[in-house]
Amino acid sequence: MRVVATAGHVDHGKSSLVQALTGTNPDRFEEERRRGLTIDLGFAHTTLTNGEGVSFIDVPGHVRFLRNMPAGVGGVDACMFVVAATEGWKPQSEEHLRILELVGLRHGLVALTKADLVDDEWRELQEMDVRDHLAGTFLADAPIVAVSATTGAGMHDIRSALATLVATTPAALDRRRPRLWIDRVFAAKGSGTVVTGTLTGGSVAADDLLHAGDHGVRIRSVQSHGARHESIGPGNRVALNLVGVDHAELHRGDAVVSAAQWRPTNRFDASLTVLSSLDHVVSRRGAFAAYIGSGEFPVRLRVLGSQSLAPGSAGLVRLHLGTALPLMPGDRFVLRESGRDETVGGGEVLDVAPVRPASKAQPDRSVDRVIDERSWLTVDDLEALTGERRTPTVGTWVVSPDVFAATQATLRERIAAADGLGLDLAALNERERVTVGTLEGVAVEAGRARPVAARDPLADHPFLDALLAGGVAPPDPVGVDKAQLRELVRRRLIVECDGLYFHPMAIDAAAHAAAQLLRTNPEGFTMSQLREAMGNTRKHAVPLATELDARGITRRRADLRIAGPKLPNP
Ligand SMILES: Nc1nc2c(ncn2[C@@H]2O[C@H](COP(=O)(O)OP(=O)(O)OP(=O)(O)O)[C@@H](O)[C@H]2O)c(=O)[nH]1
Ligand SMILES: [Mg+2]
Repeated sequence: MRVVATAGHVDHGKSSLVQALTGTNPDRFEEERRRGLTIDLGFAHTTLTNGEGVSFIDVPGHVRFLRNMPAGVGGVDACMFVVAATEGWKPQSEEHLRILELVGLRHGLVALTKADLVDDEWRELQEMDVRDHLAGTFLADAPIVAVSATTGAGMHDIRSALATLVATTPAALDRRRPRLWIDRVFAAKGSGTVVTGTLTGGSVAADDLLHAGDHGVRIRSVQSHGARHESIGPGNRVALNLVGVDHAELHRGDAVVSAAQWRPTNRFDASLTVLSSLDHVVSRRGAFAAYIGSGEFPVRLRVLGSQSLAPGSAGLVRLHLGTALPLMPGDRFVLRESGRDETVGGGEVLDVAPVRPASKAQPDRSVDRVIDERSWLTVDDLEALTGERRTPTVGTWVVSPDVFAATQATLRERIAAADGLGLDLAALNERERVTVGTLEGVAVEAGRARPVAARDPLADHPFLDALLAGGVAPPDPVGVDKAQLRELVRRRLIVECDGLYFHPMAIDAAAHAAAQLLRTNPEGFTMSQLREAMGNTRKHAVPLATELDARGITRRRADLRIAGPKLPNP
């Protein structure tokens, strides 16, 4: 299924052509039919001879309803650009073409309508004139098909041109991040709120929990052109029946997205190309509206790096929105000046959550820039901000390479400077802790990191194993060589307290027991309480308590031990 928008001057036969192609009159409202004038977007669909479905979004051509036009062309794949052979190129032919370019459309065909009302010579003249106006635009090489909705002449040609267009227009991307810009909201009898729009970015399915505007909703059912679907992919016209929101609470321009995947933003940096037809510069002065997705949003504008942008030039801007929108880099927008009611230009969203102040911002589409400006961010946040999912640098983090190298270097220094016990991981923050695991030549054992190179042959001494097994009640060093014993202590592989020897893990265990006791006895604990908690005797409990005091883990006050400055969390 492809979505094709019409475009072109008022009365040039857009709606008539859509009706001739689909059998559906896209002018939905009584007033439109009575006046023979499209006011709001219209919708119709057909199946081409090659079996491919095409949805049309029919836009109004009258300049007074121009603001409804950008809402119709956001998110579509291709356009059917209409010029009446009778009148030829007109002002909204020009303005619509500019807007199609600004929203980034790259594919389309041209229908030279009302061919029945002109002779061949005139038609050929108009065709050449249209070709001249298209030069240098994305429609420069598009087919121009003469057609009459009234007599049916050329209808076969336009159908086959559509089939070619559809076949050569790339399918909508599936990034597994669905977004539906709402273009219609209504209350369906008996089934609550229904919204319609062109689905992009990913699939949606019944029972999905999403956000519509800022309301949490559940999809009750999914339809496309009257047929029910369990789920539906990007590039389709979709109607969603929503539970959890009243139809009066939603409007055209609201988006339906998964809240976990998007970070709606009030402020974004973008490129801006100013139309060369403008007769004044663009600066922060003026009342602007940005057309984004299917909506029109008042914006404040600040030109980055200079005061103003001249007609025909391109630059960078920061836009401030009144409401937060789920945007991503690459989204296109059209900028209009509300006061003068003129199209100023348009551009591409570059940064949906700028970090730097406007005076220093240099936005571009680079994902690496986003990472550098934030140093550390989770893969989920990165995807929400840029649409790109990266392999994490470490843990769930994507880290700027410089910052990561610096973090590693600092940790290496701290580990090298730590005593023989190694660097206590409990003293590190989460980012540092995951980074320790990436350091070559560093071993993490029992919650401590130390250089592998520091592992000396004595580390395999059997007495160490015996001490470890003994815990807080270790065996005496019977039969252990006195010199080796001194060396084990000197290298801090074992700890001597009051003539007894302990494995470093036993000190940790004693510290842990003390921390536990102080949680229930904040005023302090006695030696016998400690002994009971550790399950050993005075022989070992007393020297361990002395060692805890010496390390500042506990402090002695009369017969009690109270918390010291280095007490670990229990
Ligand atoms: N003779 C003839 N008349 C046509 C043809 N196409 C459209 N018309 C007439 O032209 C008038 C305008 O047609 P629409 O289809 O409403 O034009 P439109 O471009 O949709 O107009 P807006 O939506 O208001 O911009 C109507 O009276 C149509 O009957 C055609 O191929 N031949
Ligand atoms: Mg119309």
